[in-house]
Amino acid sequence: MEEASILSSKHDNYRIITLNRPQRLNSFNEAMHAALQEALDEASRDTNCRAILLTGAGRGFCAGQDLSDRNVSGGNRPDLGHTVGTFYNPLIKKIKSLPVPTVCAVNGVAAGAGANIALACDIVIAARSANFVQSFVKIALTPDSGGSWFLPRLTGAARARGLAMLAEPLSAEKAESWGLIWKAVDDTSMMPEAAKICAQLASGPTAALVEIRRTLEDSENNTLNVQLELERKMLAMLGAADDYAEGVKAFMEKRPATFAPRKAN
Ligand code: T3D
Repeated sequence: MEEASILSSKHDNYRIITLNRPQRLNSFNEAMHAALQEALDEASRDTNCRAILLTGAGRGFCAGQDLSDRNVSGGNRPDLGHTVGTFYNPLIKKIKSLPVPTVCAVNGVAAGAGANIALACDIVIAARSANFVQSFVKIALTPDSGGSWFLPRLTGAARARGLAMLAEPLSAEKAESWGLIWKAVDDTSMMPEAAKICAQLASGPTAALVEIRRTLEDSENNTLNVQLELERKMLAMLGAADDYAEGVKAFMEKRPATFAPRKAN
C-alpha cells in the first residue's frame, strides 16, 4: 500500500502536519494537495488543536510542484492557471485564514511553491542546512503561492528581484538576516525548538494570536489612520473577552495566564 503523502499527529494541544513524499523532496501532486487541505480542515475543526506545526519528511521540506506530473511532451501544455487556481491559491488562503497560529519547521530545501508555502506560515524556523530557492524562473515561470507578494514585503524590492530572477539558493542564516524567516537553528535543535514555539502558541490566547496575524497583514494596505482605527476596534473586541481579563489577573497575581480553550468556529 502507498504511504500517506500527508501525516498528521496530535501533540497535547497542537498538531504536527508532515509533507511525506521524501523520494520527490515532498513535491506536490494532486493527492497531496487534497490530503493537506483535509489535514488543515480537520485541525481547524478540532477545538483541542490550538496551533499547527508544518514540516517535511526526509532531507527536504518541499520542492513545489511535482514536475513529473506535468506532461509537456510535443505540443502538450498544461493549464497552470487552472492548477494554481484550484490548488495553490486555495492552500495559501487557507493557511492565512486558519483559526490557529502556524509554525513552519523548514527541515531542508524549500523550492518553488514549497518556499512560499513556508513563508505563508506565521513563524518560520529553518534548519541551518536548509535553503530557500525561488526556482520558478528555471522553468520559465514567475513566483506563485504568494511569493511575488511575500518577497518584496519581507526582503525589499531589490532582494525580491534577485531571488526571483536568479533563483539562487538562500541559506537559512541569510533568510534570517534578510528578515524572510524568524530563526535559523542547528539541524538537531530545529524540531525541539519548533515544537517549543508551537506549544507556546498553543497555550496562548488563540483569538488574539489570529488577530495579530490579520492586523499586521491589513497594515500592508492601510494608512496609519485606518490602521489606528483597526487597532481600536481590535482592542474593543479583545478587551471584552475573557482571555484579556485572565491575562490581567495573571499579571497582577504574578502567575502564568491560563487562556480559555478554543471555541468552535
Ligand atoms: O504546475 C503547476 O501546477 C503550477 C504550479 C507551480 C508551483 C511550483 O512549485 S513550480 C516549481 C517547481 N519546482 C521546481 O522547479 C524545483 C525542482 N527541483 C529542484 O530544483 C531541485 O530538486 C532542488 C533545488 C529542490 C533540490 O536539489 P537537490 O540537488 O538537492 O536534489 P535533486 O537531486 O535535484 O532532487 C532529489 C530527487 O527529488 C530527484 O529524484 P531522483 O533523481 O533522486 O529520482 C529529483 O528529480 C526529485 N525532485 C526534486 N524536485 C522535484 C523532484 N521531482 C519532481 N518534481 C520536483 N519539483
